[in-house]
Amino acid sequence: MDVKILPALQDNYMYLIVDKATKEAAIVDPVEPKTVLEAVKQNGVNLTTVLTTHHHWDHAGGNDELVKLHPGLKVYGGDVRIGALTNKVKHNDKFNLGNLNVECLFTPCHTAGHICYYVSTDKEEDETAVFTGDTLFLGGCGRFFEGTAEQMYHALINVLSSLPEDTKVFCGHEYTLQNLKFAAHVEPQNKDVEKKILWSTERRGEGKPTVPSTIREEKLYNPFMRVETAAVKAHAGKECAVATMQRIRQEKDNFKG
Ligand code: GBP
Ligand code: ZN
Repeated sequence: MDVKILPALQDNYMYLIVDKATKEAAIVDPVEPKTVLEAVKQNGVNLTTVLTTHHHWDHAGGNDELVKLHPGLKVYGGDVRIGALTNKVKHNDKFNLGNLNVECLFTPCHTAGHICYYVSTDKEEDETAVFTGDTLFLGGCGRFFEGTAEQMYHALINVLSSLPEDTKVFCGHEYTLQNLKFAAHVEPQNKDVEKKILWSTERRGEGKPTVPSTIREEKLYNPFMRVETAAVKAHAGKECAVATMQRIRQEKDNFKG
């Protein structure tokens, strides 16, 4: 599989996923349809599919126009508030993109209908990727607009942490440096946080994206993926991981780096 990273708006990412064998392609959260169609042309791919992570305008707001400009697209999503939706999906729904397998992971909390998309092939040794929208960011997670700490715990610890460790993480926004500043506040002794800050500062300085990371990496430096660790629980002053999730999200909501 090939993933082209397409920056959009201020700090959003759209992703063009290509099955190299068939040239069939999907676009994740096409908020800027013209940018998408240029990339489709430039890469000579056959765009058939839209994968929408959630209904917020900076993710789903381009769907109607894209379908107008490129009729016949299948538009997947987990929420009826998503424009031009043709295929409403639920947890564990599966479909194909050429030879790629796409699996829908229901991760409500940031919004009530949020879906992450896990992409793999039938070959065990091939790389895998997950498109996490505003559920999991590099070094952070989305605000709890329509859900609870229990739900985000389930999404991050039960669902996304169970994916193969090498799975690449492609998220909805470039928030990495802000997130890692908060991570360093939560865990001042965490060397992996420190290292990722240095690396991300360099990347951003070169004008390059910090995505993708991997599930393995997120478990090392992302405090919201680490609510079961003693250090993060101690920072929150809680023994329970869900209460820790609740507490650090509340703290991040008001955090001024
Ligand atoms: C920043 O730039 O510093 N932390 C951000 C603030 C996702 S976009 C902006 C912000 O709150 N972003 C949202 C978020 O979840 N951030 C994680 C965090 O702050 O830790 N959005 O555009 C947001 O979802 C939106 C759109 C929200 C429509 C509500 C509606 Br309705
Ligand atoms: Zn959002």
